[in-house]
Amino acid sequence: ANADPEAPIRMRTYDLSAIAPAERAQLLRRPVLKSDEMIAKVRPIVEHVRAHGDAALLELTAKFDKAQLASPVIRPPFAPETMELPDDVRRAIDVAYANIYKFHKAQSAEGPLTVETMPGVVCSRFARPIARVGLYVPGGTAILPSTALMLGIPAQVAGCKEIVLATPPRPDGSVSPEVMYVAQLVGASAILRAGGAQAVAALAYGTATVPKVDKIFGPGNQWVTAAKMLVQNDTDALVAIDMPAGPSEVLVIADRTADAAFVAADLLSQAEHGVDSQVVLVAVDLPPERVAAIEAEVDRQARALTRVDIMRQSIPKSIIVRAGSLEEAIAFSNDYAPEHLILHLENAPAAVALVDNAGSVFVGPYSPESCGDYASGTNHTLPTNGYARQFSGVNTLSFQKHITSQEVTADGLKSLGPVVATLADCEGLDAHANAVRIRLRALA
Ligand code: HSO
Ligand code: ZN
Repeated sequence: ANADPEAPIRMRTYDLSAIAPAERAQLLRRPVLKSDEMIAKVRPIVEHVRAHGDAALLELTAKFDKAQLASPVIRPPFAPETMELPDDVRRAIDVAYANIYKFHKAQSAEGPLTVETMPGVVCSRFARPIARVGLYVPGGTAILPSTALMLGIPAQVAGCKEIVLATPPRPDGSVSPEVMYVAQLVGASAILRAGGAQAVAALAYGTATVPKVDKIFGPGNQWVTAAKMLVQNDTDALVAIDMPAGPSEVLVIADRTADAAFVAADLLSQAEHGVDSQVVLVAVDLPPERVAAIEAEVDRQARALTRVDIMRQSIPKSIIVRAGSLEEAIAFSNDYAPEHLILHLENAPAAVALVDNAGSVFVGPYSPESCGDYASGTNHTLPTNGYARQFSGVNTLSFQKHITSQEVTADGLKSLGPVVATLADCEGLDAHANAVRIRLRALA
């Protein structure tokens, strides 16, 4: 669109002390997702795959990915030549794997929870893996082995038995060696070479060769997102999804101590994801020349980056919000509920205590979002669109269910039974009351 190479690559600036509540509310909004329209568009694709299985999948993969496949699924052992990598890349993936594994393993170390609520009344809760999971790894312009790590590792740690990694194939039918290597590391039991709504449909309903899964994870374009929403609502599919997804976002809070070049680099690392990426800078009591220095860095750095054409579209949609105090800045951030929150503050660790809504927080000048995107250990599949108010990012627990259980002893029932019978009488459910009283009489 706006590709004038002379035009400055600039964000829009607002002053929180000068805007009306309605305008502030407008700044907190994301672009509207036309989910109804998209669901109508993906429905025929999903129905086609549901009705015709592998044949439909192969036909759609030939059409959209230009790949002619004999079968959509590859099973292990994966051929070594399909995952050959330069040593530095393999080592980098190994370090990322180790860190992400460590952090996600620690999340499941809680063990069963057991509480004696009354003498003889023992309640417990324990975790079990979701048996079959589908992990969607987007293809397209960028290959995303990092997403395969972020979804595959918690599935592996949780103990999921069937891990199906779905990704669109390249025109020659192959999957990138990076993604193949990660599939092998996380113990994928199948690779589905398909993308878009057709991959989601195959995972939700299964085909002759694609295992039906119980939960579908992962980011994707609007086709993938709409298909996930559609199958989630179909009781025949009986499938869950991780979370509603929208374009990726970052909100950076910066004060006078922030390094303008670091701040600009962080904003651009998000802006390069796509033309819809949401990038927000909240400037805490910054004099105009400091804001100008950050803007100049954004423009200067963007011009030197390969994805500058994407930034020419995402940066002008992005905003700088001037706040008078840290409290005002954090309040704005909590209302925005960003996917990623970066704190470039004199005392960034202290500010973390004030954060109520965010997918993941990056604390201090040496914690760029890139570290969390790839290799520090935290997950990069995070709630967007303001859903950080009520959703957590993908984590080990996302791949488990928690089952509760209870064991009541005879003495326990003598004390608890009358309480239950009274409440059952109250609700007029005498079969419930009877299930207790029949036992109390036997114990008398
Ligand atoms: N920032 C993206 C994740 C990602 N970055 C993958 C690089 N590769 C969404 O959180
Ligand atoms: Zn990223």
